[in-house]
Amino acid sequence: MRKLVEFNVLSGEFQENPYPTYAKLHQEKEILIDRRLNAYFVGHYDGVKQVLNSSEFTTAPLSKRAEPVMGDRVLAQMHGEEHRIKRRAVLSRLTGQLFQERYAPLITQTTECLLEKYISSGKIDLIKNFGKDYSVLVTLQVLGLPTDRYREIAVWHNGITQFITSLSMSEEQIDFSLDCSRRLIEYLTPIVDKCRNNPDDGFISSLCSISPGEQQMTTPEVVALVLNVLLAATEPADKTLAYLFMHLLQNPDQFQLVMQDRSLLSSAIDESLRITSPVQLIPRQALNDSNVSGVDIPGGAMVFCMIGAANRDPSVFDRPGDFLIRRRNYPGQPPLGRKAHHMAFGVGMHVCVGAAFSMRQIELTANIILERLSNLKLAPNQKLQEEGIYTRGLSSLCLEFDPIDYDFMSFSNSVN
Ligand code: 2IO
Repeated sequence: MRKLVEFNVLSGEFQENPYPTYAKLHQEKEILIDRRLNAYFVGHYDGVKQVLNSSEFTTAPLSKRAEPVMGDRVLAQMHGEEHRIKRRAVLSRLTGQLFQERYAPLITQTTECLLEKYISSGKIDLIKNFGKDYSVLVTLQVLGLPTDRYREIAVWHNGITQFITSLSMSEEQIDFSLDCSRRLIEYLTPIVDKCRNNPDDGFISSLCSISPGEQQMTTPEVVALVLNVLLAATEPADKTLAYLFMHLLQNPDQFQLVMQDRSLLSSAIDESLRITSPVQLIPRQALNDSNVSGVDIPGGAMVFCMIGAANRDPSVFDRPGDFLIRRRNYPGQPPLGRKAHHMAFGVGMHVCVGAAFSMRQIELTANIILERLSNLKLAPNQKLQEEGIYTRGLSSLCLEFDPIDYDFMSFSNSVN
């Protein structure tokens, strides 16, 4: 049995640091309600799992949160045959084989190219100097889109994401987001048309070729699907990467484990996703009057699944605030907690379609960073700040490492 407790999701205190609120809701067995928004906030693992696995809680909020800026419905709004076919079409472009053959070289090249400028300085801000460009550039290349206008696209992406993830917006902000959406849709539309009329072997052409209904999708439908992938792949990527390095560098013993056995890197990414989930909230709407862990929820109410809280539920994960990459597998020791996976990618029928792909992407990039930047450390005296309550990430992460002198390298190469 849980009790319902008043909550202000927009309070500065919560925005600054949501983790004490999460700890309290676990300890006191609470479900939160923000009456200003008529929204319930469920943060315990079993409650979130129940909501996301139940057809009693729909993705209807996305028709207001996402559709106005996406131009049409996203995958999470679909069900049945249409959902199955479109989801499969996206998934078929994100396979391990395509990753190895096509995307890995692009990701490697992008990562190395972005690092290059900083190699000789011994310093890099993993968000501001690297992650922001990295996340957009990789996504554009995976989608087979040109990269020449990536800076504008990054701005449009931000405007659109603001709309989807804000819990309160001014008129000006709304106008800005809608403007970003118009521009990005205008940019993508002729590209989608071209892929339909002159198909190549890329992502967009393959989306154009499927027939989820009787016939192929309309251009706005494809554009919305492309936007869906563009946003979902870009927004969490730099956040995930920076959090991973933050945790590794703050926990030298765990860092050492990874350096000794690189196959542990994917467990480190999972642990980082658990402890600092880049998507902290998933919105749903109660279809009928229902009940979650003893709390009545009226039909029509908004229900936010607090992913970031559920992933720190002490009834599932022992020592939930500790970054322990072998928590489910310490040789000779019982696992730390129930045999349960984190829910950073969601669960249920709308579980992230890019989960496996993004794990590979982050693993590849993190491996290159670990190879290229030796003696990696957090820059001293930086106050680590996080922003966002829907998607959340570090505003900056300054790293230091041993600089490499390029003149010396080219000299030694020319001698050989
Ligand atoms: C794009 C918050 C970027 C998704 C969204 C309208 C649908 C869906 C998510 C994640 C991350 C985004 N929702 N991915 O929470 O595709």
